[in-house]
Amino acid sequence: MVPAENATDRVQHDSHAPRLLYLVERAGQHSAGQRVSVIVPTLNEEENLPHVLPRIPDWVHEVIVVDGHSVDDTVAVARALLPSVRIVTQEGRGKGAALRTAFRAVTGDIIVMLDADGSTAPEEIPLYVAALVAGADFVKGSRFMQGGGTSDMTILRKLGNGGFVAMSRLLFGSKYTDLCYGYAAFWTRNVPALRLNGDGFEIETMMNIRALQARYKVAEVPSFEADRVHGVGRLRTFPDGFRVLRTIVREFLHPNPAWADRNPGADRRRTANARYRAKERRRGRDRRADAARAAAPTPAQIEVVTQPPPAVSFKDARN
Ligand SMILES: Nc1nc2c(ncn2[C@@H]2O[C@H](COP(=O)(O)OP(=O)(O)OP(=O)(O)O)[C@@H](O)[C@H]2O)c(=O)[nH]1
Ligand SMILES: [Mg+2]
Repeated sequence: MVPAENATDRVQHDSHAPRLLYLVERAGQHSAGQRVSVIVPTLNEEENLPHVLPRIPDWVHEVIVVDGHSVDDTVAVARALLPSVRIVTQEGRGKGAALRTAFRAVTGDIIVMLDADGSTAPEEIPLYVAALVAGADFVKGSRFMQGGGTSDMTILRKLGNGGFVAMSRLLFGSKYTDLCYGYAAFWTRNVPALRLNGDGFEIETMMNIRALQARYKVAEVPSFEADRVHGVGRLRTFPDGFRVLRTIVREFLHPNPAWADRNPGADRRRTANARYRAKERRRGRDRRADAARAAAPTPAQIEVVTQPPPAVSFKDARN
């Protein structure tokens, strides 16, 4: 790992992190005694790890590389770059499955997750940790708030992400400015309550929405996402975009029942519905009652039905 002063210099010169970040690092109050575990998911990232692991501040408690059965030398490179690194082999397939494996292996109080392809700057870690220590339950990076940015997203991905952000605002009342981004930090003790079950890239969306549902104090911090240094990304815009969309819809239709009481949106919806039904009942306009009334025969119809048939004379029948 690099000495803290060098890391600080890089913050000023190489990354787009704001001046606040520099001040946080200089202050030396990185984690207020909390142990920080950094999780880095890797899938064939041997060429990119040298751009990531050495930049992680040396005051972190542990660095966990959770590997998705890479076929290159990712694991050996990680060990060479950072002898203290903990290597965990993921269960299942996909980034979501990898992160969930790593969450179980964590021994620190705070988890920071970032990517291994060089697009997320480890120099921003203090900013995430500072927000947690200052009182947030969950901290997510945002590329679209003042001070953040990206050079890694195509127009199509920006549009997709923007649409998903809008959905999170409409459906869950969030004030998010970003949704599908892999840089986040949270308290280890809060992870079980999120009951994460996503396997792929939808995991970030799931975490961000469930943090809202759990009524966590969520803070966004500005973050800059650079281009991946080497190789091509694993994310496929349409299939993975569809997984994100499905996750949003599912979270809306089937929120965790344990959170129903803690979800003001659900409360409001439930109360508004109950009030509407009560009003309808009071005014005798309950739709089911109206329908039953409409289907019942009127007194006039009953009279017609019960009238005796007209008498037919023998002469008429013969004609
Ligand atoms: N362990 C593990 N890591 C993965 C898996 N898929 C992706 N990753 C890692 O997750 C991080 C983000 O994946 P990327 O492929 O860069 O996805 P992305 O940043 O959305 O896509 P690009 O912008 O194209 O780079 C990288 O560090 C990958 O190595 C996986 O199945 N298992
Ligand atoms: Mg990437």
